[in-house]
Amino acid sequence: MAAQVLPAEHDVRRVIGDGEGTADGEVDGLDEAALLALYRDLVLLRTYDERSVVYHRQGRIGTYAIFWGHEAMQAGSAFALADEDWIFPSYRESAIGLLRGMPPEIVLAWWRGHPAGWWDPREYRVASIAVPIATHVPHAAGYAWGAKLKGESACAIAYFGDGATSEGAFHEGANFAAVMRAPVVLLCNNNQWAISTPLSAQTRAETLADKAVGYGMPGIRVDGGDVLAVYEATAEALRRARAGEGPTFVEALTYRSAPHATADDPTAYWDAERVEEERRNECVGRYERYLRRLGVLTDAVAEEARADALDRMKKGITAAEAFPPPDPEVVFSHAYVDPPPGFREG
Ligand SMILES: Cc1ncc(C[n+]2csc(CCOP(=O)(O)OP(=O)(O)O)c2C)c(N)n1
Ligand SMILES: [Mg+2]
Repeated sequence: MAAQVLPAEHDVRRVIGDGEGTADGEVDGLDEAALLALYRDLVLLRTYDERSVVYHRQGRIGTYAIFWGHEAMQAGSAFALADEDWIFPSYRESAIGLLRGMPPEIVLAWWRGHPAGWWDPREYRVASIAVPIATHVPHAAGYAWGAKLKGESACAIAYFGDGATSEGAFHEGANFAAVMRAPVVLLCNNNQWAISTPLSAQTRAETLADKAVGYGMPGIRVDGGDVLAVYEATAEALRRARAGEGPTFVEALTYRSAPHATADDPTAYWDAERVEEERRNECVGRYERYLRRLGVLTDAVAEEARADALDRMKKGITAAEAFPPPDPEVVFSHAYVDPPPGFREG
């Protein structure tokens, strides 16, 4: 029997109001402690990102993929996961392991090209960071299908961008997940750009969520700057997945308001006015104002969260720089069973 699938939603879900004409909503199941824990996650990611740009400029890490403005998509969705669920990040979510207790030095080591940055995925239920676009979507689908076959309740979430939806690996992963009813959430960060390629050059579909219909899975659209809306959409997708109803495609909308990475100059292509608007309405401040309207967040708690995140980063970069220089041999030992003879010379 064919799956019963509703057409993808074109309405963009929001929970957080603007403090003026648009009223705040609320989300089931999040008490004050949870709301504040989510705030700390956002602050940790924001601090990680801002410090990483500084460390890059100081020559302490290599090229870095900035995720400023993407924190709500990452923290909101990760907050909905159970501990047993597996995360499959792209380079844009490089620091998402921090939300699972991974020390910052591990991720900083990754950006330094140091082998200490390759953690054991089983330790944090976080797969290695995927740099090739969309290749981890089939991994996430396969993991989720495997968990289902073993009778486990674990789900997977794969993070990827708007550009990734044009890749063959995205198609294969999404189709496979739907056919196998794999318990996976496909979370698309639609930041409107694939480096300098705009969304309009990526697809003729009216929305990316529309693609879900073709795979026979629901598609949800959500404001990617609204951490509570992202949380709620992901929680709903996970409920479906755990109930045996298969994958969900979540399109989280934003507009990238930082360079693609430290090696990019976006002033050559982006819409400067739109960027200003996005920055004024950026996700951490938006949530902070929401919590203050609720009377949940005090200055003292906000300052403490920032100081704690900063302290973790300072210790993290010191620890990352203290890893002993790697043995050059590892480059070859992990690539070849029998190194070509030329590699032995010199
Ligand atoms: C298979 C593959 N092709 C090309 C690239 C080069 N590349 C790096 S980032 C990027 C843009 C990806 O854009 P999107 O999927 O929207 O993700 P975003 O960076 O915006 O989060 C491209 C094409 C790559 N890493 N992998
Ligand atoms: Mg993009």
